[in-house]
Amino acid sequence: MPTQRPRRSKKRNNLADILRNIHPLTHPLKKVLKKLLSFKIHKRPEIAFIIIIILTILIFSCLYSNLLRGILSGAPRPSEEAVMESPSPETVTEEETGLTQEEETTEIELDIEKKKQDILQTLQYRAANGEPVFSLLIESPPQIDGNLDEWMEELVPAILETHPISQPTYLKENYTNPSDVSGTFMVAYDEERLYLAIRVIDDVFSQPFQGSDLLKGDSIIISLDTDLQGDFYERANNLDDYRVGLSPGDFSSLSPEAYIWIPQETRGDEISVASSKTSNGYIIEAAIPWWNFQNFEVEDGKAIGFDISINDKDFLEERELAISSSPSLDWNDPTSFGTLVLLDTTKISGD
Ligand SMILES: [Ca+2]
Ligand SMILES: [Ca+2]
Ligand SMILES: [Ca+2]
Ligand SMILES: [Ca+2]
Repeated sequence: MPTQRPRRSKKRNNLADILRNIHPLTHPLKKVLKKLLSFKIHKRPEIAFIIIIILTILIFSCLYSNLLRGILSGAPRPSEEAVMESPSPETVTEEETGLTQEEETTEIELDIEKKKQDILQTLQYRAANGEPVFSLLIESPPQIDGNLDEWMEELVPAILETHPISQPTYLKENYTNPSDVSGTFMVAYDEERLYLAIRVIDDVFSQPFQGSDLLKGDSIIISLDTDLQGDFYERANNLDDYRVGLSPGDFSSLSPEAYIWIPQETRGDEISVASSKTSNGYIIEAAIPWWNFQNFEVEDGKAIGFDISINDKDFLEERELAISSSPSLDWNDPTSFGTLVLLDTTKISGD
């Protein structure tokens, strides 16, 4: 036993030296440490554990109160400095533009609307043939499969509008009401193709025809004057005018197909067509390559003569009537077509 005493007293002396050198501000800590040293810790480990916890809390409290003083005195914490140096993108957007997300969306819509109006002022078009329809440039093409989900969500650079097909134009005396036949369409484009999504409401589906006869059954006819400004007053179809038929098929043995009558009769094999049956009619989705139209160049702000008509056959042997997007459509007169304008919403003036 006597051999242990000098070692213990030496240890205590060293600790006492350390305590003497501790800053006077930490005086209360000295007391705690002294108590600790006089206490037989090795016999009460649980007490030692509690003391260590208390000390840890005290040390962190000191550190935190220093941070708090710093904050109150206006000095930024290191993390705050980092945030100030590299603000988040949202902060930049809002700080730079002074606009919220919603306000920015409205701003974009207003810009698009202004661009539409600016384009219309430079164009010749016939307002009497219906409001011009804008076809928006899309980044990725829709899948031509008869399902229009992507038109509602993924295609949008801006919201794609839905336009009515509702004007009885051919054998209109047979027209009764919108549940007999009516429809809506959406249209979009890219450098390669014109894309169409058409929803038809039709009480009785009947399409036993194909090829050049497809227009005698339930089907769609697209009319285009691809050089509207060039022959604005030309009342007869010529080489820049097109009549394209789209058949949904019959949902059993006949497949969806396209056929071209004007300017030259030919099967529309380069046109992609898909259809699906709905509870009250059918859907047609189609992609028409621009290269079908001779000398046609895709251009932001370009206007073409345009109509979509729906042929309806219910109980008679052939189509009973047609309704159109243009109010007074005559397929043989391009000056009766409505107007379609190509619009690139990524190019807004002022950008
Ligand atoms: Ca689709
Ligand atoms: Ca019908
Ligand atoms: Ca023409
Ligand atoms: Ca029908």
